[in-house]
Amino acid sequence: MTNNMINLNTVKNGWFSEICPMWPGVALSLEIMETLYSEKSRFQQIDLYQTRHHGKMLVLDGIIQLTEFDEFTYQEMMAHLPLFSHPDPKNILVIGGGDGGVLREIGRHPQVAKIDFCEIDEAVIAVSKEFLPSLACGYDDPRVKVHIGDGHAFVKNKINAYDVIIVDSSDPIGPGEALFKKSFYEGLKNALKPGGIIATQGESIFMHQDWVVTLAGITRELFLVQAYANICVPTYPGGNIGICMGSLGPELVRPARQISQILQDQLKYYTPQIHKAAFVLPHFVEKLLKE
Ligand code: SPD
Repeated sequence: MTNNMINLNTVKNGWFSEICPMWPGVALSLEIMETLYSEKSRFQQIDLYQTRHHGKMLVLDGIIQLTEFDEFTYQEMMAHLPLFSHPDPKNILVIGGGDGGVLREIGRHPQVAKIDFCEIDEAVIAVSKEFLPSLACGYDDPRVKVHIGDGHAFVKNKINAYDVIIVDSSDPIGPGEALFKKSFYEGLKNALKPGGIIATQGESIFMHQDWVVTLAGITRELFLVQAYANICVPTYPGGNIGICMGSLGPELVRPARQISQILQDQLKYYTPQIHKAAFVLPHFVEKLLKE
């Protein structure tokens, strides 16, 4: 699927509607107070809106990436599920997620020594730094090193380098497409240190079952341990999104370490209990993933 299939004329009568062939026949609409930014970068259309009830909203190629209202659910789980599954995460790689929200969450872990961050579209970083400071504060962490470029190419050159790799991709349309291929996952595996863990954006159990099955199949084939977590994100298609995880050793469905009270007090979604609960899937998904 290419990004010229997306309907980009998405604001009508003051309402933004997310219309996309990946979720045919349904669209989430949010009331818009103001368009704060609207430009085409080298890679995609970038829009930043002030919504009536959901704070600012970042939209890439017509698809909602985050709203200030509910972004914490996704960013916290993308970061803390893999980091708490690993007994001693020190070297981290994040691919995609130019808004900086996942970096912000990783930065809460004091034992992390180094965070490499690879994003294809520099313009998303610039827009986030200007309009989304509560997420882009992730870049202020001195452990973060930013690399602008293609994530697929970046991991190909890395062997035995990271304890945890997080892929905060957009959907498999446009620039995010390369991050849903088996060859990319092979690169992720080679880039991990022994006992390393990956966590990737795993689409929706309601809206994208083909992708969920494909991603779970790839990780099952390549990794020693595989698991799929489901989380609530009210402004994503279906109101939910998955995190597809693979591990070269540690189990994933229970935290390997205790959370400090200081860190727990900073979070709104992640707890050790929700870590375990996120991997308990509805029966139809259990069946899908067994097939
Ligand atoms: N359907 C939208 C999926 C977007 C996932 N990435 C969002 C980036 C937030 N850091």
